[in-house]
Amino acid sequence: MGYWNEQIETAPRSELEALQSYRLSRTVRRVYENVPFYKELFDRHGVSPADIRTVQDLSKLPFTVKQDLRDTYPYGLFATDLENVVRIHASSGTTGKQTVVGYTQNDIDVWSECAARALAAAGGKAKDFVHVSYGYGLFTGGMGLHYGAEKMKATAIPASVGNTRRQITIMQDFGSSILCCTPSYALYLGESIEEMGIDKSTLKLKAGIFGAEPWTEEMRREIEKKLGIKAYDIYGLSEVMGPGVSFECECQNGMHINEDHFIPEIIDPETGEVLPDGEQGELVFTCITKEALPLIRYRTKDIVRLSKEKCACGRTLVKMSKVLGRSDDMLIIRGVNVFPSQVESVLLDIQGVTANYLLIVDRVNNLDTLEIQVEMSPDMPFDAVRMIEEKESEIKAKVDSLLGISAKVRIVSPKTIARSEGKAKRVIDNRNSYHQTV
Ligand code: DLL
Repeated sequence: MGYWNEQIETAPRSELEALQSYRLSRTVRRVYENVPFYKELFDRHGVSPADIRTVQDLSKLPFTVKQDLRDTYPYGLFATDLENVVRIHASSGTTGKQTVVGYTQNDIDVWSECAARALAAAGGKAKDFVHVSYGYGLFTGGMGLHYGAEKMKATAIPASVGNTRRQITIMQDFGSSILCCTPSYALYLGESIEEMGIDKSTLKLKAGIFGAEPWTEEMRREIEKKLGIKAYDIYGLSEVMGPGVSFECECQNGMHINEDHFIPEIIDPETGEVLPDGEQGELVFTCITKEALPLIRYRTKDIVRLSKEKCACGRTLVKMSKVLGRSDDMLIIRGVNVFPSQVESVLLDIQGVTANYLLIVDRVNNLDTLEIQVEMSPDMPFDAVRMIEEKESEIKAKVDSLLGISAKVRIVSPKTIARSEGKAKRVIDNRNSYHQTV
């Protein structure tokens, strides 16, 4: 199906690598000269920009991690004057502090192009109505797909999240033809359409672009059946750009990485050693065109496999598998990234409860749910039902406002949560195959 940028998407590997090498060496020099963090980091590892001439030199460079963004919060890794930054987004961090990412106008243009490639690969054309039900705001999902739709001169419908009935009415009345949201919400929309007694064939929907959380092939089939569409995966992370770092083509068996902008590597998450093509490991990205925040060898913590095998769609861009798991404890609940330690820091701030807690994640009617169980302090009057209810509401409100996620909170009696002899077990994830497997 449609390429957005045929020349790049089908470029011979040698040409692509030459372009990557040129862009890589230029970026490495720029960050070394403009960002004290990188100068210090490269000096410490005994590597200089002159050592980086081709993509083969990439492994000489040190890695960067999310903690580096936190340590230099908010703008310490930006490689350009703040005057040139036209947009910022943010994503969650383990301490409750967000990590901030920035974009110059050129970065936004590149991002829009990457999102347009994803839309085109899903059959998107200028005549389409692109219904964007990812969140608009600091999260990159909404605006990322929105700008991609406008770039291809399609009509963007910024429906954003929530109010499912209204979303469905918008689909009916405005003629939405491509739906963009998390896969779990897509399924929920499908069920709601059935419940409302709407015949799906009266809708104009033909395709969906779903990502921001892991999903399975079974889920794809269910979404396709319920909504009567083709469902495509899209991957990205805010630190690297947002949605559109990679996207699925009509073959629906892996996501093509926009390699002219991001060089992927797979490493052993324990040793940091680069693994050969086809092996499963942690995905690492180097941004080679970003101006505001060009991260070098950024460890995503996502476990995937890469394949350079020829794709039947004609694209030569390397393909990554679905995300097979994470190498850290990050949970993705309704598309929101949640670290158990974030919940813990909320609980530690609340009088009357202890730090013994358990997060129970589940999927009910295809929507993720989070229940937080926390033990009350032994000195809290056990029969003070009203007081307990008030505390539960207080915790719920704090979690809601800090993490942007609605949780059920249950305060339980002291010593009822099982203690572990080793690492505390903080999470029970009942979403079976959908949950983090690593
Ligand atoms: O989730 C960007 C995005 C928005 C991607 C909309 C796709 C669609 P963050 O909030 O920074 O950015 O979260 C990034 O989400 O490291 C993965 O663990 C996970 N993730 C993103 N896309 C997928 C996907 C956005 N298609 C983190 N499948 C990443 C599985 C995904 N996991």
